[in-house]
Amino acid sequence: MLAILLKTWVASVVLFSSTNALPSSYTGLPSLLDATAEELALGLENNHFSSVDLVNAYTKRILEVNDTLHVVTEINPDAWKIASELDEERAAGNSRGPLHGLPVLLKNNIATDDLMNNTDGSYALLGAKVPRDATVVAKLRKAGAIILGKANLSQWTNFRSSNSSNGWSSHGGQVYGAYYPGQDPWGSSSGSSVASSLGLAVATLGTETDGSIILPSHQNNVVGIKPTVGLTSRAQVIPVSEHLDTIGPIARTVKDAAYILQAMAGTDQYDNYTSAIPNNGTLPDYVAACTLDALKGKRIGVPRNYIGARTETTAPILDAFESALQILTDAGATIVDNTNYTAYDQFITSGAEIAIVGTDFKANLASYLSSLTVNPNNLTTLADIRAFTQSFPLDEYPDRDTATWDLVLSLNLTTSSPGYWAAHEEAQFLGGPGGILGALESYNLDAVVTPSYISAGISAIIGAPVISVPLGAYPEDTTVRTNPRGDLNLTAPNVPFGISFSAGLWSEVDLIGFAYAFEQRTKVREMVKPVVKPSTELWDVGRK
Ligand SMILES: *[C@@H]1O[C@H](CO)[C@@H](O)[C@H](O)[C@H]1NC(C)=O
Ligand SMILES: *[C@@H]1O[C@H](CO)[C@@H](O)[C@H](O)[C@H]1NC(C)=O
Ligand SMILES: *[C@@H]1O[C@H](CO)[C@@H](O)[C@H](O)[C@H]1NC(C)=O
Ligand SMILES: *[C@@H]1O[C@H](CO)[C@@H](O)[C@H](O)[C@H]1NC(C)=O
Ligand SMILES: *[C@@H]1O[C@H](CO)[C@@H](O)[C@H](O)[C@H]1NC(C)=O
Ligand SMILES: *[C@@H]1O[C@H](CO)[C@@H](O)[C@H](O)[C@H]1NC(C)=O
Ligand SMILES: *[C@@H]1O[C@H](CO)[C@@H](O)[C@H](O)[C@H]1NC(C)=O
Ligand SMILES: *[C@@H]1O[C@H](CO)[C@@H](O)[C@H](O)[C@H]1NC(C)=O
Ligand SMILES: *[C@@H]1O[C@H](CO)[C@@H](O)[C@H](O)[C@H]1NC(C)=O
Ligand SMILES: CC(=O)N[C@H]1CO[C@H](CO)[C@@H](O)[C@@H]1O
Repeated sequence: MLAILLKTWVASVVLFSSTNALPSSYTGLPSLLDATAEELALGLENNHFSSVDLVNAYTKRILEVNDTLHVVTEINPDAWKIASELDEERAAGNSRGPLHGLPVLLKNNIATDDLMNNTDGSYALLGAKVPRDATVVAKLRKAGAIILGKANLSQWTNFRSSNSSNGWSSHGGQVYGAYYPGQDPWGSSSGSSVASSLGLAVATLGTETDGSIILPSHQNNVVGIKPTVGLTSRAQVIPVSEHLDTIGPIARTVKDAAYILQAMAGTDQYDNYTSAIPNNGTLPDYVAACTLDALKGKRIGVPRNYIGARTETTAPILDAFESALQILTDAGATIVDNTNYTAYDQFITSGAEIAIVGTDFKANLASYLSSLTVNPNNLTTLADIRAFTQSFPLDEYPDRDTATWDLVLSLNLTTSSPGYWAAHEEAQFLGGPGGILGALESYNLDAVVTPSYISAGISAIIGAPVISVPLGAYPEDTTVRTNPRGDLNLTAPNVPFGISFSAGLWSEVDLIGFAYAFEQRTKVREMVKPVVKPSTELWDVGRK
């Protein structure tokens, strides 16, 4: 359906100029399924509605889909009080900036020092307390964002079991995508992606070790930015690996994601990886990077050997991808084909990533647990968490096994193990000279472009950024296929897919521009419609 639509429709597309002027059709009350941060900020500034109205509307929307999609695990009991304070600040003429009074949701591994729990989807951590907000949360609050609640996720960010399902956690239930009955939401930022897609907040935060922002964004018709490791602090976020983990925005538009990234990124005394941010920590202007001509004169590579084979399930995506290459060309870019990754064959069989992540997880998890000011079950090590999980009925062990933890514990690696630095060096080579960095340099590229289903891995092992933007959706005649566990519909008609731009470390400002220039020429998100969606709008909750 869309793969074909995209081809024919691009010729007639009308481009909107990016100004802050209200469109002539603006009634003051944008529909929340697609409302942008700028539209909501304008409505607040013009007193068409308040932040309390926004909190009322978004929480009603969350509860409307609670029983069907299990997207949000907790609503912040303080959200109304915070909204009301921010409304007063605004009325007194003090705006904190573009996010003032806008509600956001957090993935349930990003901690807050308030009444909400941070569980990674496990009862093991229910009731635990942290010494302070995660730094990304503190930065968002300072920018005026309202923390509305916690989004469900794949339990332990999908770093537990070989037989679980994307978006399932014992504490939050099974998240479903909204575009087909029983849709696999992908993960592990499942609830964050579905929530952004359905307009349950202005945007959400996700986390990624390898694919956890990009893949669910791709599968749920939203934009995901996976920042360079170190651009966003991981302090007080339940970790997998300090070498790969990063926190990023998931939003309905590239510009909304840019606004959130601008506010959450930056140096932090509690995460020394942030000291690597260039220019002594001064951030580029990610929002200003959103220009229609951002692709003009740029060289964009296509690493065909990384993209892989055409199969029945990849065919619709690859067709849409070929059309997208034409759109990039029309936008002024030069497409350089076959910018292959020279060490790709070694990459796909390499054990370097699990060696690094497995080493980090044991140490980084223990470090997070030791930071807790209240630890109700006294769990201090991975072995403790595993014992809890295996004996706690709602964790569905042994059906949902603990294979990942079993492996990590049996490897028994530390940073002083003989293979550790070798694995680190190997990863740097496979993603670097043998991977994306090598292709960027050899072909003098500004970025590479790939379907999003494949984009995460090569960038993950070197901590490099990726952005995914909606590209299309499966056509109506698609055969329904389930996930390996057999309890979710993974491929089905109307299930969305995305396209990704990737480049070297700290290249977010370029990638955001490329993604914006593509998004504005295609507006795919608006063409793919969810089959389940909440109906509450601002006009249903009253207005000032
Ligand atoms: C969400 O739905 C469940 C039932 O599936 C219900 O027990 C729970 O109270 C609901 N949550 C809220 C916040 O209403
Ligand atoms: C956090 O968990 C505790 C313990 O189950 C519960 O009493 C509390 O209501 C939860 N907080 C929120 C905001 O749901
Ligand atoms: C998957 O889709 C089929 C229809 O194709 C439907 O019968 C089934 O209930 C769906 N699965 C789930 C988990 O809802
Ligand atoms: C960063 O902090 C970690 C743990 O606090 C420490 O082990 C590491 O040496 C530090 N790295 C740098 C570059 O300061
Ligand atoms: C870098 O930033 C720090 C803190 O913001 C400041 O104290 C320092 O002077 C800056 N260094 C340079 C070289 O600008
Ligand atoms: C790049 O990879 C593709 C797909 O594997 C292959 O067909 C092509 O020949 C390769 N091109 C170069 C220049 O290596
Ligand atoms: C945790 O440890 C504390 C102090 O040793 C003890 O009082 C408490 O009963 C323990 N809680 C659990 C659930 O084991
Ligand atoms: C995986 O889960 C499925 C669905 O519950 C179950 O049928 C199967 O036995 C499980 N496999 C293993 C190896 O536990
Ligand atoms: C793990 O390795 C350490 C030494 O590095 C050793 O003391 C310990 O017994 C090992 N544990 C297991 C379960 O093999
Ligand atoms: C806030 C909320 O709706 N939480 C629900 C999430 O899903 C689980 C499992 O279905 C429910 O028990 C929670 O009440």
